Amino acid sequence: MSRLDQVKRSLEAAGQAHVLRFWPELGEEQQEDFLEELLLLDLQRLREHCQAAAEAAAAPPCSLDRDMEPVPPEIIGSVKWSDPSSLSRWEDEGFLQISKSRVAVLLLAGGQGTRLGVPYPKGMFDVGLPSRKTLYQIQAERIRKVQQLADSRHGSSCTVPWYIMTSEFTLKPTQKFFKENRYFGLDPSNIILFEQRMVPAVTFDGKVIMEGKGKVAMAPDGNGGLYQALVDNKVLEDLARRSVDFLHVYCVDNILVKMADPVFIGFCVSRGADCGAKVIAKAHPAEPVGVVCRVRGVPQVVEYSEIPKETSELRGPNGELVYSAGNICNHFFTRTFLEDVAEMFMDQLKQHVAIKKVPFVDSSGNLVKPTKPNGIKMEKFVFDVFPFSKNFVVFEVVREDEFSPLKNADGADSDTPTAARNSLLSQHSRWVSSAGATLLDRDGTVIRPASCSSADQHPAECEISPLVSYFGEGLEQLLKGKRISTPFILDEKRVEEPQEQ
Ligand code: UD2
Repeated sequence: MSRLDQVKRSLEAAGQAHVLRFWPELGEEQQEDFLEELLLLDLQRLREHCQAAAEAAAAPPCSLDRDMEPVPPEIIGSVKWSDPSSLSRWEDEGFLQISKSRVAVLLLAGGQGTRLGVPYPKGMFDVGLPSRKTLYQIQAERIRKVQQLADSRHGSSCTVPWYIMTSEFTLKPTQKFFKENRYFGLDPSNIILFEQRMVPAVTFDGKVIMEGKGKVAMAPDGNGGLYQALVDNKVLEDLARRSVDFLHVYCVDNILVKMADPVFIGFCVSRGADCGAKVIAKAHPAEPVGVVCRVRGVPQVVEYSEIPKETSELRGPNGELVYSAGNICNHFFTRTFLEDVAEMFMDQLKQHVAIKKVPFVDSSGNLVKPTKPNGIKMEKFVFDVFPFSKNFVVFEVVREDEFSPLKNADGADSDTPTAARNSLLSQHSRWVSSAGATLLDRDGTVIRPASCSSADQHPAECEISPLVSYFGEGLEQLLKGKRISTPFILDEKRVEEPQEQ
């Protein structure tokens, strides 16, 4: 039987014969490309996938609120509330593990960035910092610095491998970007790009949506596609080969992300945790972050798109939000835990339904851009493995130091390029002030440290390269007592002679 006949038969068996409706109209090359694409589909499971999507979209939303409770205080560590000696103990532990090359970072970068609306991977975005660094460059430099800091503490020569999960949309441009930028000074053998799976979008009656006459509408299978992708791409074996025991997983768009954060890693390791989540106190009930909580006694995240409004608004006796532990897509896993997930729990991962407007070709072959939602995308979420954890911990960090995500284009109310840029510049201005230096504006007027809050609309143009300071450390010896005119960029080259007035 020819490859085409095989595909035809599988599509018919899955109730999806319409996929080949326009086959005779396609040119030879288009037919070849389309056939290749169809062969990559999991045709065995296509019927199941389409049915499940249609059923899930038709089912009434399942409300978890009666079974939800906040996480108990004994599993929470906090940058704000823990005593300085605990924080420094955790940091020491984290650096020790990093120095032994037992820590890797894993970037979730397979999303389509629809809300930001740029045609390239979000990590390549430049938010307009004085240095014009992209998110990828900032992240790469933080890895280089954290390695250096661990080495200087422990006399080691460590590696923090950087695993990057991409998708069909982001793999090639990311590869090209890294190559063109000479891997931002990292060793390319320690940057491991791999691809997650794609799944077809489906109509409400369970039919695969065609976005072209020879093209199925496909989308990445959600950031929880990570676990399948770790298996597909033999990433777990690679982690074992490198003797990496701890993985710090994070989201591409948080400009303040602390890569391989020694304090968080150290906290999780000291607690013997197999799984952990960083959280921030939610700013307001409708903030688009999941809440870390317990559902029927087990740890879980209830995503912002799934929590009932009334539950998100519940307040405690002092007016505080009951569900305030905001997920920032920043997680800790042991390798052993990930191996267990791959072996035992992969089939139990939940499927989440996203109802979207998916452009499609109609029965006459015309492209239609729907004005109402017409399609279902099924996604898995990275945090849906939390219920399988045997020892789950939560670590609360300070928003203005660690969380400023880039989600929307400028013009939106929040999470824009300008907001991300401002939060980084404000943070760096605070570091410079704490180091005992004085910032001056263009007219030579002193900028008061009090005005360096992350909400500052016009922060001083003060940017510190991650290669100089990972999280504000080491600046006192460089800047104490100095008066510094802005705009000011402190990079490796200027370390010897920071600009002074
Ligand atoms: C994510 C969290 C949310 C909150 C928020 C904070 C999930 C499911 N939700 O929501 O609780 O923490 O971030 O910013 O984690 N990605 C992939 N493959 C995919 C889809 C997404 O790698 O198929 C990546 C994406 O590139 C990004 C991360 O996952 O780095 C989060 O994706 P998002 O921006 O779509 O998630 P969001 O903001 O809805």
